[in-house]
Amino acid sequence: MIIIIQNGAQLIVKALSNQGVKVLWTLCGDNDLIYNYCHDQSCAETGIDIIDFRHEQATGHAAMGYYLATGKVGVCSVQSGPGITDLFPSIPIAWDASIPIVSICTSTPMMNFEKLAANEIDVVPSFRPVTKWAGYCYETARLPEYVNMAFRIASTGRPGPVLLLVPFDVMVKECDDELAIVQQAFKPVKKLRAFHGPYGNEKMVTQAVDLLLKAERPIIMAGTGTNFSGASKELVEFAELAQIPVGMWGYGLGVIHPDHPLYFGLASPLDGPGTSMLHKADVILILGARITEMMNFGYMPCFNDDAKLIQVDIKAEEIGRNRAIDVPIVADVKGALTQMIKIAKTKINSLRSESPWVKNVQAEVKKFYDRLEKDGSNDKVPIHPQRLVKEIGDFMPEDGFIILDGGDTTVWGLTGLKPYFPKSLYFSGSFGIQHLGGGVPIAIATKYSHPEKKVLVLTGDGSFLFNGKEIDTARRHDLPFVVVISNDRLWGMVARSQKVAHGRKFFGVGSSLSDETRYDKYAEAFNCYGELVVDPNEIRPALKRAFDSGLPAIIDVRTNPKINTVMDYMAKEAYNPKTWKREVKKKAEEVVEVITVKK
Ligand SMILES: Cc1ncc(C[n+]2csc(CCOP(=O)(O)OP(=O)(O)O)c2C)c(N)n1
Ligand SMILES: [Mg+2]
Repeated sequence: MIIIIQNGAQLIVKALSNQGVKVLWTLCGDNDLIYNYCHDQSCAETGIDIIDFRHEQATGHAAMGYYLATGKVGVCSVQSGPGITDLFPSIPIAWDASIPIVSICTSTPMMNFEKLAANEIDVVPSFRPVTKWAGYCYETARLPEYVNMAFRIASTGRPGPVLLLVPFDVMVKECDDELAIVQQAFKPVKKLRAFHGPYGNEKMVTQAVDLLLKAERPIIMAGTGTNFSGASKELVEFAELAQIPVGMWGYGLGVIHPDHPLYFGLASPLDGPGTSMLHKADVILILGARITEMMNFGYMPCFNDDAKLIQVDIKAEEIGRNRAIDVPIVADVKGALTQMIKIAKTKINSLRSESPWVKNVQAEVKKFYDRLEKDGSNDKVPIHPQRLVKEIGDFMPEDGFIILDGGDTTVWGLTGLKPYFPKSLYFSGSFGIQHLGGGVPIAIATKYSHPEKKVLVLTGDGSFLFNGKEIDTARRHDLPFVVVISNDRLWGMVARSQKVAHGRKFFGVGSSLSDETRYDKYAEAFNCYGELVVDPNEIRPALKRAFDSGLPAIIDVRTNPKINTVMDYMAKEAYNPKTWKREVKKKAEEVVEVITVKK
């Protein structure tokens, strides 16, 4: 009998390959032993690409971006101690956004634990609150089993990040891979974890359908779970059957085409049809979205206090958080929608016609896009941010990808850009934790996954420099995309909120950036393409030149620092002690009033 001896790193790569991993988002250190086997056919038959970054934080963002772009678990790897503490900033966003990522990192050798060994930092306690699992594998022969466990935990139920630490001695130790414990871990991946979520309770689903069909002003809020469960087709089918407008939330963007007559845009009171219509709905079907502060914890001006709520979520604990739910359904969104379609078909005898409510929604959607068109045609210098957004929207093809990053820049992009398909428009956060700086690494993973498509990052100037240096990574790995910086020379959302909340003289205190900074020249320093744009009519030609350059490119667009978004007005409320009292209705009226003033 041939006994093959393999070290821990080989077993890790073999297990990753068995899980279907094709790329490692990484920065080197004592994890480099893993790299050696990524192209070794005995470990990874088709090979695993190594995309190496300039800061560990970016590896986590890229792993997130890879999931968004492909639906496959992203894998990052960084070295022990400081490598992992540098990785940390990206992990809570994946946690908040329910994005499965597996981080396989090294640690001090076990035999040196607690001896002040080089790079010894006990990272597990700080990762535990923001991961589904974080811990060590102490035994070389069990590494494949632990890799499988990491994928199983990250990708099933409500997805999220996992941190697997491999002590250096466990990684270099050799073991006989004919051992049963090793062999058992290499079953086909379909047998190692579940790929389908559960259906909902039949009684609850029937109740939900009855409620929705009887409603006068129903709305569907299609959240992250709708997108991640791949339920776009079922969603549209059910919405058409029952004639219910569909609003989107979080990473639910793109689950319904913007030209569809039931398209509602963002299901948020931020701006758009949501501002005037969402709180008028009498029955709301929440699909895979958590009820967060961004929804005003489930009350006005998001949902009417008298509205009936149906919540579908894969995680039972989520249902009923912050607001009582009339019909709770624990299920995978795709599964629940499949059931709803079946039940609705038994109850609807003839095609339902468009209700006055649907017509009302359509009129509001049109009104909103007419307003955007008007703001977007503004010719003034400095450039109106809405003009920039409109130029991007008009330039990008429907099959392109846009990633948003920044404060007000993200708000402009979310309200003004149309998502044409699931995961075509996403951002560095999920309506929960809005972490600045993920844009460029997410774009790297997107371009890697869709090399033939146009990828664009629209970012604030402040946010860009968190990870802007990763254009070096994009250049080295020949992954060209265009970064458009809305350069208002400010940490704008903060600066403008300071003015709205506290008065003109506080505008930009501690939140100003330099007029002299030239991001186009920064691009050139990395051997990439750069342009400065001050004239709105130059945006479109600059975009064309940037994409045609075939290089990672930065367009530094000088935008007007004085234009507020609704978020700047809402920030005022955060300082208003009244809002901390339990006067939900009163607060709602104030917020609605602020939005009216803005218009
Ligand atoms: C990592 C991180 N640091 C700080 C903040 C707080 N913050 C929210 S918006 C914002 C300003 C962003 O400025 P910029 O990227 O230039 O976008 P703009 O608002 O100017 O469009 C800041 C600092 C945050 N959300 N995330
Ligand atoms: Mg800015």
